[in-house]
Amino acid sequence: MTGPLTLYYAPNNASLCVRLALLEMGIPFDTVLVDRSKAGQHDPAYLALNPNGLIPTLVTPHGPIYETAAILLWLSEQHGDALMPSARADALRWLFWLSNTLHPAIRMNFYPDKYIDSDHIPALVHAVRHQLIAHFAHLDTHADWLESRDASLLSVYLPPMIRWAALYGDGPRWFEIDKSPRLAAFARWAEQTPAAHEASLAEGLGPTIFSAPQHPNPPEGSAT
Ligand SMILES: N[C@@H](CCC(=O)N[C@@H](CS)C(=O)NCC(=O)O)C(=O)O
Repeated sequence: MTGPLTLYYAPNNASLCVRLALLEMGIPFDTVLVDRSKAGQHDPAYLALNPNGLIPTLVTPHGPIYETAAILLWLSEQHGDALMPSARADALRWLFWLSNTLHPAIRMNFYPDKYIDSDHIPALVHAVRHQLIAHFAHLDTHADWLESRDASLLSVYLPPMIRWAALYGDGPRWFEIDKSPRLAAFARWAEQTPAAHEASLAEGLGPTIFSAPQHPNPPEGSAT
């Protein structure tokens, strides 16, 4: 691959997963802020890159790519499978699970109004949090890759979702990472990587960005 990569991002959005991947692989990239305070993800110019109106999009010499998992997989493939664990089939199975099961549930907790009318939001949020707790327990029990301390597609995708689960949703605190010891150890490792430090500085994420996150205070843009 030749030519520049440009990450369309907003702080603390799913673009964080892609930023972590680029930093882990040491790939140079430019960033363009999508201004969420002005619903920049729905601007015609952005929709021309990503007709779903979702963040992230990575503009590449091969054209724009969107969908977080697709971007991560493409980037890794372009760089000699740099982020692909040696147990490839297992890694793909988990990558798709993160993308089609965990990530949508995180979205439903954060954006229930995009899924259901206002009268039914409390019921949806209640159900989806129950589901998320089960998903995190499932990871803690079955995801043996949580023991790995090598950067991978999975290690850049999961930790931001742990962060969002801890940060988002009003009312009583519902997600307690310490109930999932392997997940907690993994989050503590992931937030100590140089890539996580650099991403935290770029997006104003603060310390302990995955294991005990604080709301972002970004140098530019807004998370929502
Ligand atoms: N399936 C998409 C989901 C991305 C996503 O949910 N992005 C959020 C930010 S974290 C977004 O763009 N939200 C704006 C909106 O829904 O209008 C992916 O994997 O890239």
